[in-house]
Amino acid sequence: MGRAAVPSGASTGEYEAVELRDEDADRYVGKGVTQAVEHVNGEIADALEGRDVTRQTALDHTLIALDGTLGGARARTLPVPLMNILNGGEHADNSVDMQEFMVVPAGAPSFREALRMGAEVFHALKSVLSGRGDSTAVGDEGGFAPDLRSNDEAIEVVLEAIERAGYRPGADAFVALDPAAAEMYEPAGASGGEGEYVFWKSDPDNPRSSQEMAAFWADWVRQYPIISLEDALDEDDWSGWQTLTEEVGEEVQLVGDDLFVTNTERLQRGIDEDAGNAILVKPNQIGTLTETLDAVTLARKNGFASIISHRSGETEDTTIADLAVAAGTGQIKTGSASRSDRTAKYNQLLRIEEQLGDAAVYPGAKAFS
Ligand code: 2PG
Ligand code: MG
Repeated sequence: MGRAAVPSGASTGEYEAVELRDEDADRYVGKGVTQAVEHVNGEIADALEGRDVTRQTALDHTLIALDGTLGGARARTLPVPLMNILNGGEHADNSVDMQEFMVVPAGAPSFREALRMGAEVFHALKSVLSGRGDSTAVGDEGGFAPDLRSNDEAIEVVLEAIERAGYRPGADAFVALDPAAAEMYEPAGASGGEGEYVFWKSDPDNPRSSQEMAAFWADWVRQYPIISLEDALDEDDWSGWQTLTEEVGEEVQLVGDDLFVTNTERLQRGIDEDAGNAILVKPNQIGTLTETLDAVTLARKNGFASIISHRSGETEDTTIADLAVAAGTGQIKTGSASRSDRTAKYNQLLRIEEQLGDAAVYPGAKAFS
């Protein structure tokens, strides 16, 4: 018997696999899934019942035909965790525009020591925030969600927390960001012009052009110990992505989440056009395990890193922890050191590391593009 649950996102990419909701306002405020359950119990069950459950690819191809195998016997690489300890954007009702400020304990010697470092930084951040009189309530992914004056202040408190926990920013622990820029982007209107980026919470009156936004990020990458930058530009702003990749692609990991949506066609475009150098991998963005692994394989063949990722609306399911080790991606993004939907994945990784014993490998900063 097997059991799994599927997460859901708030800042979803426009090109993701469709999530079928009932849209019946009288049930679960429109988010009910009775139709999806009917499909699973009807048409999908008819096609899959009696089939060999160990034949994952054949099963996934059947699913694809209706509307993708984990290797891993020798898998031993634990992922570096990108831990989202300060939440903003669509993931928190606060004044911070950028969605995720993550601590990345890449300087640790093992996964369990990395997790300890991340947890210590998380608690140090709590004391930094309460010392300033800021809220220590948490957002969707278990990171703190204080009202701060600016995005600069958000990264500064994270750096202060790393130091207060006794670690060196840029050596022991780094910062990763996911501003989820698609949520900030206002496309060109019918009358033409160019799309603009708006810091909708902190500075709505000063929109930035794509080139200005790329320059903003290049400046941050040079100013702060940022090891990974995700969705720094909109999912349709391919030329902005090219500019940023040309500018700082050698210095920092540039991750496409809403840009690539775990889709090999969109990833191939990024590879061909030098837009980004890494892909965020969310199984439910594309729909099947086989397509998910295809994205990791295509990335690897082309020197792009892969990060297995949770969703903001997570469940207690821990499949992505196993997937990160099985696919050997060397990186996982699965939230803060709080909320059991996030810590469940870290606990599973601790169990995997324990099971691997001396064979376990922690790649540290080598895992980053
Ligand atoms: C993201 C994710 C997960 P969501 O943007 O990377 O952190 O958010 O699940 O809301 O798309
Ligand atoms: Mg993202």
